[in-house]
Amino acid sequence: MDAASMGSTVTMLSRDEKDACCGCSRRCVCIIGVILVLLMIVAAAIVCAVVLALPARTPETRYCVTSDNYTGFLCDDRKTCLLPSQVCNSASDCGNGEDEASSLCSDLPNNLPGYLIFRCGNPQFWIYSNLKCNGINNCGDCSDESESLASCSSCPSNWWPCTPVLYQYCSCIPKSLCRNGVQDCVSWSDEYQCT
Ligand SMILES: [Ca+2]
Ligand SMILES: [Ca+2]
Ligand SMILES: [Ca+2]
Repeated sequence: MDAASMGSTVTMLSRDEKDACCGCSRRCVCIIGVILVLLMIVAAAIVCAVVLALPARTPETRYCVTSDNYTGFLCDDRKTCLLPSQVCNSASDCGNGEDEASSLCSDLPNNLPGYLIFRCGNPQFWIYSNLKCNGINNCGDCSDESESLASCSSCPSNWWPCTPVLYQYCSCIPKSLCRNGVQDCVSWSDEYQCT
């Protein structure tokens, strides 16, 4: 082999090596890229699994106000505000059932936040706070409808003020009982004056 052909061989080998090297680099880049994408997918899946597996964080306070303007119980989702009477009523109303947790309901009403309950005139009895000033005699002694204990200022809307005949009311009757042919007020005002 003369020097010229030797040089040609060296040049050809160098070109082959260069091609081989470039081909390998492209493959390497492709493989590394695929591995990176796979790693990112796995990492994203792990993050999603961890986030979904984490229990919802308990709100620092359960105090909230319902759409009807009652003081209520805030669920773990920090959006749902339950009426007090929906707590410990044996129905799961929060997404995780935290309104029925034994830590709240095992010793009623002592483990309930004070803003969810109303102590009646007889302290042995209690009602949920959304039941005071609703016109109905929930305590049995009308203390939940009184101005002195429950700070009830007037009859609920669509109620008629009078001394009711029926024990279930206190100082008002539902206007649906007006002029129905039945005496519901001691004074008969439900049949002769109610408008
Ligand atoms: Ca409930
Ligand atoms: Ca009541
Ligand atoms: Ca009547």
